[in-house]
Amino acid sequence: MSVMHYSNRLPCGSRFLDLAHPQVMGILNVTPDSFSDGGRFGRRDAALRHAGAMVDAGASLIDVGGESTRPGARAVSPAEELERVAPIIEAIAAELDVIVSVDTSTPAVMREAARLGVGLINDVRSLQRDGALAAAADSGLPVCLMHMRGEPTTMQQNPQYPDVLVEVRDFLDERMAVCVAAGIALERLILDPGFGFAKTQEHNLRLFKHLESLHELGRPLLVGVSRKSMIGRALGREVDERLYGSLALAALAITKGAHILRVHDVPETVDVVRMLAAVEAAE
Ligand code: 8Y4
Repeated sequence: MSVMHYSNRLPCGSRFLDLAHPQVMGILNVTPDSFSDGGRFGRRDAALRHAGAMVDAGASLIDVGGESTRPGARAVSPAEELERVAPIIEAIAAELDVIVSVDTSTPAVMREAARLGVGLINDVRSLQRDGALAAAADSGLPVCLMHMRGEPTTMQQNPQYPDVLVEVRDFLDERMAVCVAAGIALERLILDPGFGFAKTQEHNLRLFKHLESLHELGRPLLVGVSRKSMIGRALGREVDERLYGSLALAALAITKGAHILRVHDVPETVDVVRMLAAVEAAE
């Protein structure tokens, strides 16, 4: 019997995401520190060019985010966040053949992004902000729920769990139930263990080793480890030296059944996906 309890074609607005094969989500940060040169339109064009390159390289999703989750990052008002992401979402939706994902926890941004044509809501706070459940429910879009405890600014201050696997599983299970109660069908949910969010190095490594256990929740899995500190810590590498570590984890995540990889380095990751598919296609 098949262990796949979900449809392998996830409706994402006007497009479908094929979950029968691993998919690559390219990261597009639109915080002021990224694409900073060239003023407003220069920034939009640079972001669109980068998104276009990721699509040409094989990304089927582009994750557009305007709020930095970096520890110590300044809080951003909904208006400011919208001002950052809306022009970029609009441009990508108009110009590129790709599913746009919006990385936001802000209900007003979810609503406007849905109007502008995004196909997926990616919320690192799993719709816990006031009004987020209703905004996501009304959008009709799929939602990625991610495990995190606390807020990005404080989450790394001594996170402790009796068992991180149980913690993540229970958290996601509860958020799934809350979503269903709010009118978001189970079939619209994607799950993510939230690597690097409120976790020690040991938590991250154990979670990765046992990634398969999250398939018990019965929904597709998204994994985001690209260039993260867990690679830096394991290898003793700075952020610009983490490509090979990221690719090793990409291959391992796919082997463990991950459906979507959220990455910075799209061409390199797509080669990993294709190489594994070539082996998989053999007799
Ligand atoms: C270097 C590279 C240092 C990356 C830090 C980072 C995830 C996510 C982020 C994730 C989902 C990040 C928005 C953090 N991570 N969304 N977002 N899953 N669904 N840090 O793992 O990339 S931002």
